[in-house]
Amino acid sequence: MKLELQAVMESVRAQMPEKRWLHTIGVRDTAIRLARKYGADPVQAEWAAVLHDVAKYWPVEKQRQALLDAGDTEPWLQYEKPLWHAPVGAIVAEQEYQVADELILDAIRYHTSGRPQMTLLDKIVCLADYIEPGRNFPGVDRLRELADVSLESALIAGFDSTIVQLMKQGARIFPLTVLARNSLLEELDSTQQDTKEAGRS
Ligand code: DGI
Ligand code: FE
Ligand code: FE
Repeated sequence: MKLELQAVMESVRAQMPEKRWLHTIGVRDTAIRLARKYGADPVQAEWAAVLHDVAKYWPVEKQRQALLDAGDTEPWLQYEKPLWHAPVGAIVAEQEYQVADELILDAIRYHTSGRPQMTLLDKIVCLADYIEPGRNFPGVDRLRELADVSLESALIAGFDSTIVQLMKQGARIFPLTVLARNSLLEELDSTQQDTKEAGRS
């Protein structure tokens, strides 16, 4: 039988410190708001948001094992551990919480890294994770303003800030993040091209 969201929320909450739960609620509220604004399904947004960080506090060895068991083809394990909780969250959502909707599972799986051709739901969950009310990093208010105008522009600015941060630390950049950013830039370019052409005719 499909689990009720309320039961899932209680179970997720029990697996994390209160601070992370408050973050999760912030992501949920923000994702629902963005879904309404941009025409995605608020119910899918809510499920993805509630589960997005479910594996964040799992011991890394358990995360590694879950990825190995699932046979995920992305090279997560060759990159830094803070990335792993995202695909592990998708595995947990499917296996422990009976989420079968691939849109929801993908939005969880790619919420940290992004990916090329992100779905509307991917974009909403990833951006909500950056701008939920509890977040406080340099530039977050600009991201919040951009989020009211363009999901793509806001996400590009979000990935820019992550990439700059990683570069300052001398850390590696996960390839999907670079591909996600390129793909969003291409989407913006083609929208601008369409607008120009519409203006000419
Ligand atoms: O789980 P949250 O804290 O809510 O946020 P998140 O899922 O965006 O995870 C952020 C962490 O992931 C942060 O420690 C930076 C790290 N990260 C994100 N993209 C990359 C990355 N680390 C590496 N090495 N490469 C990336 O491309
Ligand atoms: Fe996360
Ligand atoms: Fe998060």
